[in-house]
Amino acid sequence: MMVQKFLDAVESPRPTEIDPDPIETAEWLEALEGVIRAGGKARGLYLLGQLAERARSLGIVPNVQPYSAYRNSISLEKQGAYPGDLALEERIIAIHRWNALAMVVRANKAYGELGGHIASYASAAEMLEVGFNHFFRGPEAEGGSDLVFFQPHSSAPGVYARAFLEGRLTEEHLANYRQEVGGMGLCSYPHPWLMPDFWQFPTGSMGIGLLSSIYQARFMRYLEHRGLSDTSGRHVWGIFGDGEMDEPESVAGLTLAAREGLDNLTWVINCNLQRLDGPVRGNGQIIPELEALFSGAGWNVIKVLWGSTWDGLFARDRNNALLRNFAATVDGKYQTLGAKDGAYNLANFFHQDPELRALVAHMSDTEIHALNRGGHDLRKLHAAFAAARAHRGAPTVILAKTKKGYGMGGAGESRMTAHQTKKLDFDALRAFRDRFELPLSDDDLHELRFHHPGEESAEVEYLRARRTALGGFLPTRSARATPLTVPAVDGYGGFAIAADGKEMSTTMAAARMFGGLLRDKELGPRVVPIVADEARTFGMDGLFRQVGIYAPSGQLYEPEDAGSMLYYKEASDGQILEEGITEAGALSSWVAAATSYSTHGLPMLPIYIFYSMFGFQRVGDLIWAAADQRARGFLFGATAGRTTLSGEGLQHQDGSSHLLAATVPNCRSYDPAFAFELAVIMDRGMKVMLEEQEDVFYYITVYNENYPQPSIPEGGVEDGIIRGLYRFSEVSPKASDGHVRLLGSGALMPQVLEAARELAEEWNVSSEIWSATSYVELERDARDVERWNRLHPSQSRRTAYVSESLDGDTPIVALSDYMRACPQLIAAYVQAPFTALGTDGFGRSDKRTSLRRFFEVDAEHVVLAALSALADQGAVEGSVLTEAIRRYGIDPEAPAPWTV
Ligand SMILES: Cc1ncc(C[n+]2csc(CCOP(=O)(O)OP(=O)(O)O)c2C)c(N)n1
Repeated sequence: MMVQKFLDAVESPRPTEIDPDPIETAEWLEALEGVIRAGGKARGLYLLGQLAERARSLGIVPNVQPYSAYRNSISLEKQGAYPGDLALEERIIAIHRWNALAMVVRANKAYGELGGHIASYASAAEMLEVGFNHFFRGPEAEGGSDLVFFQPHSSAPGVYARAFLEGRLTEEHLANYRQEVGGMGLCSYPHPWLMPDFWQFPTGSMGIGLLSSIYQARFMRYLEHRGLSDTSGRHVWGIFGDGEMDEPESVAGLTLAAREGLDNLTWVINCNLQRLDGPVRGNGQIIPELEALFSGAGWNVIKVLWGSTWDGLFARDRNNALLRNFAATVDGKYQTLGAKDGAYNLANFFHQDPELRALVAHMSDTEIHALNRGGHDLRKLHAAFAAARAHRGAPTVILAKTKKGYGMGGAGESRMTAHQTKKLDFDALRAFRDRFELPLSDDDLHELRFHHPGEESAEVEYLRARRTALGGFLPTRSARATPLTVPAVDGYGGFAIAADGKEMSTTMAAARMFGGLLRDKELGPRVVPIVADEARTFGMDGLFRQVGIYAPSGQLYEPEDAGSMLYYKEASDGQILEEGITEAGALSSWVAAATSYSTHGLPMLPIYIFYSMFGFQRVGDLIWAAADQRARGFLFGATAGRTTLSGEGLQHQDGSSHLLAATVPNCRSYDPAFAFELAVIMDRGMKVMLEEQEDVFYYITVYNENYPQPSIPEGGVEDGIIRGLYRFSEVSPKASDGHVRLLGSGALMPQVLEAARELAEEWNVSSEIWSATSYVELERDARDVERWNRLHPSQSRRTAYVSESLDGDTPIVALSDYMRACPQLIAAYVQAPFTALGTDGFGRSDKRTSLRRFFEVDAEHVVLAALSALADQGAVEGSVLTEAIRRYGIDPEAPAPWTV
């Protein structure tokens, strides 16, 4: 690295400094060339290394910049010939530009509020087209398809425009851009949920596409190393934005990608120097900043800054005047220069330095204006893509300098407001047409007619032939995958089904079930256990030895615990993805595995287990994207509950994840109390996802409290467990003063059981005990029924499962280790008085008993709530409540837990 930095510094003297002794410099450079001629490249490098070392020890290179000069990484000599028909490709791009623009302008003219972007695609058109015509391999390609991540707003209009010429979308589709309701519409951004045959990867939320693409590339290697799929010929590409690079997710996986040598991954960062509001780095330079970031992380960096029209100038610029002035130009100024004409550029850039003035003395304003940026030059881009594809040992990033709104002229080119431009007046449209020599009449412009050059046209034939050669159209999403057979639950979950009072936590039960599933001959190899440095926390360290931790280079050291039975085993075919402390990374791995049925035609069963508080709350947007991508798999929120995870405190104790899970339409979430419930849910979940192939995923919370686990009750409770509620037992005193229904979930169920006993023995009240495994599922069913009844007034009424189960006016007390809003999800659907007890407020460190008293969710508070409800009904005397408060030492003046 040091040598490389030094080489870069040597190769490009500080461009801002003028060489005080050019003769001496020339001697040194000649000496170096002589050494390389005589002794070869290796000798040259060795000498430079020695020089770098010496320079460092002399203290003269304390601050070598980790970036190179502001010019293309690939020299003209190494550029190679362009393998396509340049003129034809330019014409095709011009048509895409027009159709993409017309689509957005039409939608906004007609409806005003539909949004859409023109300027971003205008800057990305060439890079997309080079990819489509020469690199992105389609589904029928030998060795399999590439995976392409498209930046949402900059790619979608262009990708639709292209699909129109490809014959995959019709004019009607384009006319319905951003009008999805009612069919034939096109979604704003890549959403597999909305266009399941088309888009593969959701990227609408900035940053997610970048992180996801790294973990997809990594997962392809995982499949390869584990002998499950030959992914060696496949590549992951991503087109992203320079502004987008500021998202933490964008940079979160950089070192992993380099560490694991993911040379099957290339990112193209569209450096148009602007984001939505203004410049990305107005007072600095984003390109060197990104170069430093990526090269520091170990990526191969290729810069494509200047187009072919600059080649001649660079060739004649012996003294690096261009580089010197580029280095001194901040991006805010580049933007202004980009927005102005040749005369302005001459006056404000070239004439600021006598050497530059001389360099361009022969050029007219028009020629200066035609000096293009590298990201709009097909030849430069192609050379960069080819070099990236050929690079071995590290992922590549191509930093392509472009202009936002390229070709939009006064209507948007490099303008501060370019991002938001959605309407163009007639003059701007005419200028656009003329600029790109589009065969459109004034009438076509007025009407914003989409342009199709005809099925037999050279453009369409060329573009289709290129796709045929590359293996078919992209993006294309497939859901074809052979179902996997789910093993009988008695095998991996038998211990839980017949637990017979044995004490254990649901986390322990889950870990044991995972072990059992991994041992299954057919399904076992498809299970992908994922942890973010918490396997030991959840008692899963036994799996380290059982199936090994995936490490592409194997284990290069003898583990400290080599002598132990359960030693820390890393292996190139290891099965566990031990991600380290990155929930975002772990979730992205989970997505890669959970969508493998589609991306690779190979269904997998990912099981990611994590601190429940660091799931939906921490990486909720990634989960939302996973849902969009139709992920199938298990998410296990462990150490669940706000009072069960004793000790850890405010940041760790989770009282909200079930509410957040409820917001994801295809996430089925469960809060089981007993190990047998967990077994039933897992069994059903696997059948739904792997056999029936429904696009749903499961979120299940498990707790770390040990308590006696009963066997599954007789009488078929499985259906109730899945629907979210079933009657677990009943406690009936001989002479009953009242009757209540107690609902419990998760690790608070023992509190409910204790309350029922206390109510019977001390207060002569009988209770039914119901296990509420999922308030969310109950509410969904009830919501469906309510809607159906409203819309079908003339038909006989339907009854929701929860209303039917909890019919009558027996008071209900529902206890949850989650916020009251969880049980309250069902309150509107029952007639009886409903009291929800939950854990609203900030958690804090203490033991379980103290926390449960503080949050008023212990057995005593359940008893009080039940008696209170009975008193309201007149079933017990009011004085009983005072007595209960006294007897249980409840402080009526204690502050509400959510206020402190
Ligand atoms: C997480 C998130 N925040 C904000 C947005 C809204 N947004 C869409 S595009 C954009 C600007 C993108 O800038 P850049 O990455 O530089 O791409 P450009 O449009 O300039 O090509 C913003 C802020 C979003 N889509 N996702």
